[in-house]
Formats: sequence, structure tokens, C-alpha cells
Amino acid sequence: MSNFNHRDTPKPFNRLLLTGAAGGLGQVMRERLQAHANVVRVSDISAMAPAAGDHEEVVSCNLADKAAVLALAQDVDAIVHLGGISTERDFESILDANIRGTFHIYEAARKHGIKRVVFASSNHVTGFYPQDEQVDAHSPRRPDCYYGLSKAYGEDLATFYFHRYGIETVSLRIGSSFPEPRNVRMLSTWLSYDDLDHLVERALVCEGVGHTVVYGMSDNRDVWWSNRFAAHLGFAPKDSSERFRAQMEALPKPAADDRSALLQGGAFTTAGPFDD
Ligand code: NAI
Ligand code: 15L
Repeated sequence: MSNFNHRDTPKPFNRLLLTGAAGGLGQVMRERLQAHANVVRVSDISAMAPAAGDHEEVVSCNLADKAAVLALAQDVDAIVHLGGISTERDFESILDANIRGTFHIYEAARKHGIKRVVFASSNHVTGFYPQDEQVDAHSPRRPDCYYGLSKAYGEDLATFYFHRYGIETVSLRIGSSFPEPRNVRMLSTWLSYDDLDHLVERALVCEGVGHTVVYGMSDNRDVWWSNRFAAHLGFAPKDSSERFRAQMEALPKPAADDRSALLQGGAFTTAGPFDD
């Protein structure tokens, strides 16, 4: 009988940093990144499960704290940056967690000589396009909220840090990554966890990515986004939202004058304002 198991296979990274590890996608990727690194350093501002053995390091960190993020990224080979506020909020909250936080990640990468970042951007960078228009990585951005603006800024940081310092990034404009779609919109935007895992793996190991922007969606029937400028990643999603169609189409329909039902960003396009 063979003694082979996946821990005997050489891994592409010694140590990976995962931010946002307590979140929905962070919990998924915390487990799945084990396949790519000897050690995964998992971090969040929120409480996390303790380290599972000697192949994990758990570090509590507020992304808004520059010195803490610098220490967090010590001895790391690549960063999967999922941490931050993941929905629309008041600008000041977004400023600290997402705008300052992502800046701190890139500064830490620069100072420690880390050459690859996988950045969880969002479809809300282009959320103000109508649902009947197809967009791609070269389409002018139309952020649909402060949250979408913060992701657009994160993508600009990625471009700057590549041209100035040679740090490569794949920005994942994730659609809707949940166990299942939750509404009709998500029949177009859904990204299964298996396809997310595959996308993150491609984003980590594919060579010569510069700054590549890719939409994170499964092989859904009716999609709004083209990945023609990200073909070099070799991202080939296998799941499809189609098996949920009947269930989603049976849900109550939005009102005919509901503008958010016509726009790609859905409800994010009408969120706020927060301080009137
Ligand atoms: P989530 O909200 O479940 O997880 C985000 C994590 O970031 C949380 O655990 C939170 O505690 C942490 N965080 C927030 N502020 C922080 C701070 N100042 N310092 C340190 N940690 C902080 O979000 P989810 O769904 O897991 O998304 C992960 C990433 O992917 C986010 O950046 C989100 O914007 C992005 N994304 C997710 C999509 C989805 O469908 N799940 C779609 C598009 C983008
Ligand atoms: C996002 O960017 C959010 O983080 C996530 O919670 C979903 O709402 C998703 O977009 C979406 O557009 O469905």
C-alpha cells in the first residue's frame, strides 16, 4: 500500500497569507489553500478558529493598522487578500478597511519583497452597466457604490505597484460566491466555491500575469461578463447555476419600476446614503 498523500507533494509556496479568513470565502479558502503552501497564515479582525496543527498560523489583525499589516506579511511568499468590508457601508468605514487596508497590503508586499497578490475585487466595479450589456476588463469602470469604488481603487493600486515595483496581481471581480444562488440575478453572477478555489489557484500560480483583471463567475448560461482578456490564466469553471433556475425563477419578482433589477450591481446600486 502506498504511503502517498498530498502533503508529500511539493507545494508551490512555503508560506501564504490569507486575509479575511473568518469570512464566508475566507473559511472556504482557509482549508483549500493548504494544497498550495506548507504554511498558511490566516488573519482577520474577527475571531477565528484556532490553528489546525503546524501548517497554520492564526494572527488577529486590523487591516487599517499599517504597522500590524507590515508585521503580518513578514516571511510570506504571496498574499490572498479577501479581508475588508464586503457590502455597501458609510464611506469612513470603507476608507479604513478597504482603501487604507489594501494600501497597507501593497506597502507590506513592497517592503517584504512579496511578488504576488490575489486581490478580491468585485463585480461592483462595473455594477452600473445594464444587465443586457456585456462588459470585460477593458470596459470603462462604473462603480455602483462606495464599496465598488474601494475595489476600483484596489485595482488601481495593483496596476501602480506592478509598474512601479513589479508586484504582480490578479484582481478577481467576484460575482456572487455563495453555496447557492439566492435570486434570479445570481443565476448570472454565481461563482461556486469549487470554481472560486480553481480561480484562486490559477491566480496564484499562473506566470507573467502583470495585473490581470478577471471576472469570477461559474459557467452560467446567461452571463454579462467576458474574460477574453484573462484567457492566459486558464480559468475554466465547471459549475453552472442552471440547476437552480426553476427554484430562483419561482421567487417573487421585483417591481417593474425597480431600477436595481435592471442593473448588473443589483441592490448595491440603490444602497445608501447613510448620513442624511
Ligand atoms: P465577508 O464579509 O464574509 O468576509 C470579509 C472578512 O473581512 C470578514 O471576516 C471581516 O471580519 C474581515 N474584515 C473586515 N474589516 C476588516 C479589517 N479592518 N481588518 C481585518 N479584517 C477585516 O466577505 P466574503 O463574502 O467572504 O468576501 C471575501 C472578499 O471577497 C471580500 O473582500 C469581498 O469584498 C469580496 N467579494 C465577495 C463576493 C461574494 O460573493 N462573497 C463577491 C465580490 C467580492
Ligand atoms: C459583492 O461584492 C459582495 O461582497 C457579496 O456579498 C455579494 O453581494 C456580491 O457582491 C454580489 O454582487 O452578489
